[in-house]
Amino acid sequence: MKHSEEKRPVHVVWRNVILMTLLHAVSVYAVTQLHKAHLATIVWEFFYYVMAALGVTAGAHRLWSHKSYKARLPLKIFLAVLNSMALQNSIFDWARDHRVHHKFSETDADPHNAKRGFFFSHIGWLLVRKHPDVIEKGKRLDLNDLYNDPVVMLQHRYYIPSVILMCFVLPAAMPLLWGETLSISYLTCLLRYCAGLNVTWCVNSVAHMWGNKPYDKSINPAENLLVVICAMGEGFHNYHHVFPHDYATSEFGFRFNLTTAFIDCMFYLGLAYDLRTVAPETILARKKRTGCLSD
Ligand code: ST9
Ligand code: ZN
Ligand code: ZN
Repeated sequence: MKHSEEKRPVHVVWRNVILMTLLHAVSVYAVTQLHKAHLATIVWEFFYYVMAALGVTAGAHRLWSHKSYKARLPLKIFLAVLNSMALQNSIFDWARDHRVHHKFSETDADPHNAKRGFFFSHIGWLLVRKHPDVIEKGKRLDLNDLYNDPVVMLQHRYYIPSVILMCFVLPAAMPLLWGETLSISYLTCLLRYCAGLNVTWCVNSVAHMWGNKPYDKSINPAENLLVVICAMGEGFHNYHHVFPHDYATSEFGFRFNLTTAFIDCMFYLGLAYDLRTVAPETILARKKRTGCLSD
């Protein structure tokens, strides 16, 4: 992978470096203490991981960034609450950065430009000030749908109290009910948060570097099965960058795609509607024209 021509000095945000280092150090320690945890605590944190992930995948990503389906108010509120469990910035900030990522992929205006290397696209972009192009080009995006969505704006406004409660207090308090110690409760909570972050970041790093490119061989995003599984269907990244408005993020429906299965369930319950897909003949034509098996 070619690194970009970026020669501008980076402005390190030491507060983030210290917090992320502490989080990762505590998470490594938490792994060594896992054998002391009740099985119920591990099951609970795993369940919480999946719920928080849906707040990002089905919520911030497929609903609010890409408008790939529509959701009724109760589902929107549910997804916004799940999103606060994940602490990945408010839905508004997440969706704005993600739209810039798609529109200016792998340029200086891409917040996690993978041409600046694995470390930058994985975590480094959260440890330094943004490239001015990200902010300048981001300000030109049409974000009216986000501004006009009361659920998005409410979550943005009360983001800090909502994440304190949903990401750190509730998940760590629940295991105390079945006799877990406070220290193990807290360690497993932080480990779950750290794992969720790293899996999400793998979409920006791993899935922008390694995998097949059946839909467009000229771009870096790739289909990566490991990321597909860990990120609940978000690793079909070559397909996703070619057809970002498909609610399923792949041509395989809900296969290997827990997020798509979740949206399908919401559709059958009447809570999700106007699910956007791509016609199979369009996909096939694109594969023949630009995919890795095209000539
Ligand atoms: C995290 C996010 O981890 C992860 C996102 C990953 C995305 C993945 C994509 C793949 C999709 C698939 C999903 C898979 C999910 C799987 C789940 C499995 C579990 N446009 O930001 P500032 C403005 S977060 C326009 O401070 P700095 C902004 O409004 C982790 N404008 O920039 C502000 O204006 P004003 C936890 C923009 O100072 C001004 O610019 N969170 C844009 O350079 C300054 O904004 C953290 O670690 C834009 N795009 O600081 C916090 N962006 O002043 C990290 C900004 O008027 N963030 N503006 O309000 C920070 O600390 C800082 O943002 C910074 C940059 C240090 C990184
Ligand atoms: Zn991408
Ligand atoms: Zn996307």
